[in-house]
Amino acid sequence: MRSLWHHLSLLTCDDERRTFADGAIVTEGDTITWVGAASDLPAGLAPDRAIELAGRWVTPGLIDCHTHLVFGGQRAAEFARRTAGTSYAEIAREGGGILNTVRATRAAGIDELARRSEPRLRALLQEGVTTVEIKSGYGLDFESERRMLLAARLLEQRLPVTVVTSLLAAHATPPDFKGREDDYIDLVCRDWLPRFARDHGLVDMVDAYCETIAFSARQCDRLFTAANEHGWPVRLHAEQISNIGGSRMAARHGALACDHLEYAVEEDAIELARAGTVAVLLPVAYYVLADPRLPPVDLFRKHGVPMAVASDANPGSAPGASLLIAMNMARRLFGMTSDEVLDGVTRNAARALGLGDRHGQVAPGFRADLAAWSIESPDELGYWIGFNPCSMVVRGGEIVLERDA
Ligand code: DI6
Ligand code: FE
Repeated sequence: MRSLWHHLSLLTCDDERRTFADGAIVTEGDTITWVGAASDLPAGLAPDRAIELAGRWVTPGLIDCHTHLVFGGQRAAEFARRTAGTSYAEIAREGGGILNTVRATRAAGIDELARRSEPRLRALLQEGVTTVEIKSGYGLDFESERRMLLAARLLEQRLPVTVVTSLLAAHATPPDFKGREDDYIDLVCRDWLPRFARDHGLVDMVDAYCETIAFSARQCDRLFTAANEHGWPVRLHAEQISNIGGSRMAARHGALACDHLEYAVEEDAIELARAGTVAVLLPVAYYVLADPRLPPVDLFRKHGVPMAVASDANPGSAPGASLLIAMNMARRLFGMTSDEVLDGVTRNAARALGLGDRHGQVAPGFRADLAAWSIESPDELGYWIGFNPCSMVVRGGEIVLERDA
């Protein structure tokens, strides 16, 4: 089916960052075939249908490239302790934090995990998100990690969103491996990875948490070597609360993304730029943890590290599920420009997921994933807080959501 989308203002997020005040888009099935000014539309186009957008702004469907959306329970009591002064790291060392969510997640079946996570994913969809990354990491045993990933795949069947999965088995040390982190990493490398490799399509990439309170750069290095042997791309949570060399190690592996990076230094930025690794910035976690240190956005700019912005939706450091709020915080707290943030939730976010040649741009050959907004200027994206101006979501050339805005 050939569709003409017209009477719209267009922000393409393409390589030339083109905008069109009176733009038009042509799609064939799930793919964009033509983009430009309405006055330049090819003659004799003969679309099967024409969709009139009443002057709304259209952007690529947004991409939330870092979430822990599937989990059991909640951690409101820990939030209360943290606001009263106890640190995230202290609670983690006591066996709370991530391990708290592990207990609730292990107790839930696939259906329950999907059912509890679905409203969070729907909240993102309503904000124009058409692609979302979802990590495991609250199971920490083979079957529980697998249940989380199966729940993520189930969500993809229930809602019109593309889900990219990351195996985050190296998120925390499971209680029965306390003090034997190397043995746990060995188990994941030697036993779990080959088993997940046989589970075709369940795992899209491999992630790890490289921190003083989690795994060392050496341990993550071993995991990445094993992941690469199975052909999985890798990405890393690094330099969030300390710098232990994670991002440089990840860059050596050609990681798609390094995430958080508050404690990254210039040498890290240079290595990330050289490897083409995307710096994924997570301002909601920075805000909730009241981090004392800002990620070095200036250094990423200086060395040309592509930047993305994500929600980090998780029950500990980023409760909730709003990419629009993350965008606002990236501008207000990190000083990112409106253009940087828009690239960060479209083209650069796609790149962080290894989807940069098909997702995140309104350009010929790209997937027809679009969001339409009742706004006067794209500057309003990442400006409103707690108000959502998204009024239509298009996925693969089909309208999947319409709402008043
Ligand atoms: N960094 C984060 O921000 C999340 N995981 C991670 O490695 C937080 C996970 C949690 O606290 O539950
Ligand atoms: Fe995270």
